[in-house]
Amino acid sequence: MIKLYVHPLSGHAHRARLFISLIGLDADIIELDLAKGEHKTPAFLALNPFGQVPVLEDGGTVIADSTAILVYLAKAYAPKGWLPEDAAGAAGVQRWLSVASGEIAYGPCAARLVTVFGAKFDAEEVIARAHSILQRIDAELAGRQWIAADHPTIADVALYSYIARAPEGNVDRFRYHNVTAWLARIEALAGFHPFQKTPVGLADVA
Ligand SMILES: N[C@@H](CCC(=O)N[C@@H](CS)C(=O)NCC(=O)O)C(=O)O
Repeated sequence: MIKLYVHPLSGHAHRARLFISLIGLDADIIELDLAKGEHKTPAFLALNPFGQVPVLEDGGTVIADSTAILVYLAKAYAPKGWLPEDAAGAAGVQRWLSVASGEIAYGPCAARLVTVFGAKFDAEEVIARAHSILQRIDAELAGRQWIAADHPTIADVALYSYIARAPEGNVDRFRYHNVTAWLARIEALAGFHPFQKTPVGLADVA
């Protein structure tokens, strides 16, 4: 059976877990205790020398990195459409996978790391970065339902987790109405799997 190594409060791990659930794949979800350093053991470092979750193991195939896992699962197991095969369609999805690994990681993800895990980032700076990318995504979603196509793709899955839980990092995302509607569309998909909430940051008013 496929194994997915996660931490329940990791948005990177949640992306992979959410997609597994959306495509109805059977998987063994293995929670690592990051506080105890279970992601830095020799056995785990052999799977991912970066010592990070998520990691997917499918027989002899090991895939580290959340967006790489989404690509693998889309190609290996998902119904067509989650990762378009035509050149422009695939690039359109990659454009947003890059945002998930870039602006989202350094914005809303980093802001949440400050409040949930006590990371030593400049809160004001990372919150400002979060607003800047949320504004762009809100504008992008004006008049469209999904971020990269006229149907859901792995780009929507990759962006979801840290945007949904951005308030935990004191990022008021509620002013971005297109984003709010898009989050609700993802949450309404069959097989949706929620990202565990923590009590920190702004109250979840959505
Ligand atoms: N680019 C990686 C980032 C993964 C990542 O940052 N994972 C965090 C949890 S959210 C982690 O395992 N951090 C522990 C560490 O770096 O020591 C991905 O997309 O999967």
